Amino acid sequence: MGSSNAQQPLDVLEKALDGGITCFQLREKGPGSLQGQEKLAFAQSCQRLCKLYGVPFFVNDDVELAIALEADGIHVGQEDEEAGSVRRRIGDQMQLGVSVHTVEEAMAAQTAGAAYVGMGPVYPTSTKLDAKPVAGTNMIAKVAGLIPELPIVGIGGITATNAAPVIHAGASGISVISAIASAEEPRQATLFLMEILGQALNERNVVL
Ligand code: 3NM
Repeated sequence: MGSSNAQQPLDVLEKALDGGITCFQLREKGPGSLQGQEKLAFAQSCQRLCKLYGVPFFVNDDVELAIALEADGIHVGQEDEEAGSVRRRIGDQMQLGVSVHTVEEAMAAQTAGAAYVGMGPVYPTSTKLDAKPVAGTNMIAKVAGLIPELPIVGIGGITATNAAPVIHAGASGISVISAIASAEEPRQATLFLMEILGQALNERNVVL
């Protein structure tokens, strides 16, 4: 979760859940991030909240933590453990998400049984320091055209103002950090994002 918000991360999560997020991913990494027991305790608190709201709880990158918590899902990038190897460790109960940037990577993710692929950064972002160059929506459209059954989630710099083109390009959803975590009113921001998302999916005749 973004650290630029003065609000406590668990408060922000609760407001986002209240606002209607449909999935949560714990991405506790980078400078100053919690480690060991502290990370475990924080993850458990997030998971408890998600359970209360019936929202899937995903862990980013940390396969051990995802397995220990029996998380709903694990998300890995191309620099993390290879998706096929992650799949063998998690079995077929846990969902798998994979960040991809090319058609080939998307196909490999699909072979590993990915429930969705993340694609980005769609727009400039200052949240992920080692983000790849801005990709726009072209590759999303390409992957959506070639592998229509594989859900795509756009990520990177997405806000209520620029979310619609991501969906129109063929993404099934969006993933945001700062648009919610840095909002003054995370619940309102989430409600608004969900409304924009619903409209954009509707325009593509996809029903939420
Ligand atoms: N992954 P914000 S961009 C975590 O391109 C992450 O794979 C990206 O944060 C990718 O919504 C990104 O604040 C940061 O831009 C998303």
